[in-house]
Amino acid sequence: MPVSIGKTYIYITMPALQSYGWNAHFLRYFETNTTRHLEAARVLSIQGFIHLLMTEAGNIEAQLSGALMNNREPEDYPKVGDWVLVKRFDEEGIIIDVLPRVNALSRKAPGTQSTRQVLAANIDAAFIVQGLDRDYNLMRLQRYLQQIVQCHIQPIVILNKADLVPDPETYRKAVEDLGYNCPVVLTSALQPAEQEAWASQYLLPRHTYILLGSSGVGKSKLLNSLLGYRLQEEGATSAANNKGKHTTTARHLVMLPNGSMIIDVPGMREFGVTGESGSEGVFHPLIVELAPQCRFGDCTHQHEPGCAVIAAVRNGTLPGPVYRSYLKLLREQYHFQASEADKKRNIKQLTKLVKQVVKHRKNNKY
Ligand SMILES: Nc1nc2c(ncn2[C@@H]2O[C@H](COP(=O)(O)OP(=O)(O)OP(=O)(O)O)[C@@H](O)[C@H]2O)c(=O)[nH]1
Ligand SMILES: [Mg+2]
Ligand SMILES: [Zn+2]
Repeated sequence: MPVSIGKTYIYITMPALQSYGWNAHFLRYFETNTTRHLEAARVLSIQGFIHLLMTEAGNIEAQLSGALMNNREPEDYPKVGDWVLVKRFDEEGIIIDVLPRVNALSRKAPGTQSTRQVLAANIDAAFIVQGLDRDYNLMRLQRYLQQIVQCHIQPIVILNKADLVPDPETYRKAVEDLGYNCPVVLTSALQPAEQEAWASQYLLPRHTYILLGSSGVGKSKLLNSLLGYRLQEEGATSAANNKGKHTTTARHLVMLPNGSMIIDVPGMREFGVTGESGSEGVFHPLIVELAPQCRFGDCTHQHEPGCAVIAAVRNGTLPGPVYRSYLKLLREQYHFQASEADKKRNIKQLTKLVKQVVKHRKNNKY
């Protein structure tokens, strides 16, 4: 609870927030703001302008301050999982600032050339859920893996609907053979008892997880099964095509009985790579290991002589499908970054032009 000394609030302990993942990283930034009478809170869900927040004293609803909206790019607005500073008026609040993120899960926004969309923030691990019916797709899986790792988040693959195929283990083996060294869980959300095994291994108290995947793969069913009750609506998959039709419509962060938190996300048709800054191009454990042996330090492993990665594809140590998806993702990432750079250049030129017009108008007094 906050203790007031004069006009300064000192937060000795904040047990409720700590159970939501509050830690020294956020405290460090928060302490510089204690004189502003602001409270720390975590964003649990966003519906239009309304942000549902968890504060030390319970849930409140809050809106963004005008300054925050005007001075930030939309990708820096608070997202589910963010820690924010809020000015409280009884049961409502105004969000004044967003505390620096530990990480942010982003993707290329669907259908556009170069817009980055932040899906959620401060995530410990992301579950990539694929259904073993029609949804299973190794290229798409690798696109998720790349982007998640580049956002500095641990990926875990969940192959769901194991009850719908005759030999589910072959699917798990195919994923493991890609060599990404990430856990692969094979399950059926229809069997709640099965969820306990992987949940006790991967879901830790005070840690935040996110469920990603196409619509209808069973994300909400898995979450409800972990919760032991029906919180999220589950869709009816149409028998004709086994595809879901967007049952979950907003992102929500919920606390599980063991104290871990999961964000359920509406199904995504596209999950494009962006190549986050500070990340090392496209990633695969074997490529990372081989790269130092390439003749050129900046080898892109596409055509260069003396490339250890190309040699590994030739001698069969690096699977061909992994290399082909590497090339595909590298190009996708390059296109995103080139078009993002173009956009920035255009904005810069536009700003310069506007300034010139303003100056011209001032000089000519019209
Ligand atoms: N046979 C089978 N059906 C499943 C399994 N998991 C989920 N389903 C069914 O698949 C349908 C879609 O499940 P949801 O949990 O709503 O899927 P979702 O991923 O949350 O979908 P969106 O919210 O649209 O993104 C529901 O009818 C579930 O009952 C499973 O393991 N086996
Ligand atoms: Mg859902
Ligand atoms: Zn190379």
